[in-house]
Amino acid sequence: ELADIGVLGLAVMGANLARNAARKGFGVAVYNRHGGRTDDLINEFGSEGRFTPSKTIADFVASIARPRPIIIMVKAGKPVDDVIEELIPHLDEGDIIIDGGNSLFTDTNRRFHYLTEKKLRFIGMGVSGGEEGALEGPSMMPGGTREAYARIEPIVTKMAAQVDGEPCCTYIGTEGSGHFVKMVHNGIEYADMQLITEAYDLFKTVYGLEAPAIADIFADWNEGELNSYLIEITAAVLRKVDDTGKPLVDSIVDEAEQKGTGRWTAQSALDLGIPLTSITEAVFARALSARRTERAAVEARFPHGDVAKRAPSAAEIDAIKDALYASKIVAYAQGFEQLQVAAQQYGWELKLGEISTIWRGGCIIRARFLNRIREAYASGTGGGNLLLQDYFADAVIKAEASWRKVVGLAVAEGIPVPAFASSLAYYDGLRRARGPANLLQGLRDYFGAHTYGRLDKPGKFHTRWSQDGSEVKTSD
Ligand code: NBP
Repeated sequence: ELADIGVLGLAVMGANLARNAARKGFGVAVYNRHGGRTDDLINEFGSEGRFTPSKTIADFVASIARPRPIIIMVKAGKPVDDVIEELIPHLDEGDIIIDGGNSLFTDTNRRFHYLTEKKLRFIGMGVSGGEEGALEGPSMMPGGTREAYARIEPIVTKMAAQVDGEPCCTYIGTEGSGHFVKMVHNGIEYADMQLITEAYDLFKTVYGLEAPAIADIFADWNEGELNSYLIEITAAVLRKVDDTGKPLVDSIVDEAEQKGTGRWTAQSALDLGIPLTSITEAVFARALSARRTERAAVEARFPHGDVAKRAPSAAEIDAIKDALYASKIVAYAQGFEQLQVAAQQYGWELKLGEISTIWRGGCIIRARFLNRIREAYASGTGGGNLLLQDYFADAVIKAEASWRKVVGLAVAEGIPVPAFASSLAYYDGLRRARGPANLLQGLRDYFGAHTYGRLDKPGKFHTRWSQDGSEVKTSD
């Protein structure tokens, strides 16, 4: 009997996706370049469902029902192109290669058009949820043609996490839009995590709380509007005690690593001209954290005065929660703006309400909050800045005073809160009908004759700064 789906690449993610499909009752063909991984999967988990292992690509392809859906789960970059080239000679018209890795969306665009020319179909599918999600039900963001998606829909919607009876998987759009949406998801994840670490830093460094006490605060926050996977696991990580009997977190090296999806999100924002400040600051904060030796040297040159540590009052704890919440709203507002601008720029029909729906479960940023975003984008014409939606506008207005106080406290104490502060600056910048860029335009005109517009009359103008100082109209 032919398999319903194939999975190629059986490292942790691929193996878990294959097991997920098998547990849901699908026949799963499996293949890995080094056969040892295939053997391990079958030996350990072969009894979980109907697996068809193969040791050659030819046998693997032949073991799948046509038109064949084949998920490839290999390292992003060149391995994906290599695997596609290896598969092509064995495939038939209409077969579907599904790239479930974290590929850069522009690579997915290229592969989509390349395979379409060869009369094959290609789906770039963002998969979020880590190892556990892949096994138990991830959030899946497939992009490609609607027809190709229709072929895999019955399988992937069963593999995905389910929230309130709805699968965390829906058709995203054409070309690399699925990987684009996954990229922005990861960027938002960067911002969420940076905001959490800034709150932690304030509790630890300004108020002198120990990890278990901070764990209690996050556990408490997880009961309210901040309820989310990342807040929940923050409490778990802070609570963990290692073999020495001390909090594990106090022994973990304070150097953040990154695999690139946050950086891609920021680069895309620069390309699209979007003020994606919260996510970008989160990427920079990781880069700064990675300079550990340099930080030690600079601290020696600019020693901190002692921070007078004292336990926070309930109101002070709430203020940090408000700052985190308002900053989080800004980070999401920016991320959703990036989706809207990309949709326009690249001709994709991204449905923001559906995207927030499939982020409610399975993925790393899953949160109660996303129900509100879903409502916001489902009700209206489907666009606009999230800050202008009533629910979020009210939340930010309520949090605003605390937000300012917390950023002020951090600045006064010399504790960096780049994501809190840049989110606040974005909010303050956006809610000013008249900002200071008038002067900037004046400077540009002075040194580069770049011209400026005037509030009191239409057209473009230039002042002859170094001549007689008179103004000329340069265009209507
Ligand atoms: P890795 O990213 O570590 O990749 C290892 C797999 O790629 C192995 O199966 C390896 O085969 C295969 N591979 C490589 Br490398 N080069 C190959 C080639 N030229 N031909 C054939 N196979 C090749 O695996 P992973 O951590 O399971 O992640 C897979 C994808 O999922 C990545 O894109 C990752 O970014 C993404 N992702 C990961 C997570 C996570 O939590 N880890 C979450 C979401 C998405 P071999 O065994 O023969 O060397």
